[in-house]
Amino acid sequence: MTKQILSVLALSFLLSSCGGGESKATEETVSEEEVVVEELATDENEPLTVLIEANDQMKYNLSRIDASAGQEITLTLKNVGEMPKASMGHNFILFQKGVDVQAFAMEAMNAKETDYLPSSLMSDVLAHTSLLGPGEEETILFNAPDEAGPYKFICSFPGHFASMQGILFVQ
Ligand SMILES: [Cu+2]
Repeated sequence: MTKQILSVLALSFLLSSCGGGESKATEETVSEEEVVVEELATDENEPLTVLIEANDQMKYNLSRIDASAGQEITLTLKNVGEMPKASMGHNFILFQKGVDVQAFAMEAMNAKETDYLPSSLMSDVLAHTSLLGPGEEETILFNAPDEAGPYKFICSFPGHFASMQGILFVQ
């Protein structure tokens, strides 16, 4: 008895999926996809604007940025905290692919006089802001690398690297 009912249900499903309405829906879906692809292609040539906020809880408000190869990026880092710069300053440092960011963060702790940017390791850096105090913001312009892949970014203020990091995905 149960088996019979299932067979009928299966048959009616097959019939309905062969109906004219179904193929019309498929056509509509395809044309929507074409529009989306076109929009993405246009966006790749336009500059990308990114706003990152850094706070007193040692957090960025985003941990992922997506860009296309070579895309022009206008990035603003804003320190939305209230604590003094000397105890809660923030920066944004974007690295070349494959850099040991933990080693960089360790070296940065000894570079207070250069706002935690160790001069011996600056060849690891693709782009960076300066160290910002409460309420300060800075905008930097750079191009996404031409090579696809993940590129890490961190705040190099002592002790912040573990909770203030993210990835720029280039494709
Ligand atoms: Cu920080």
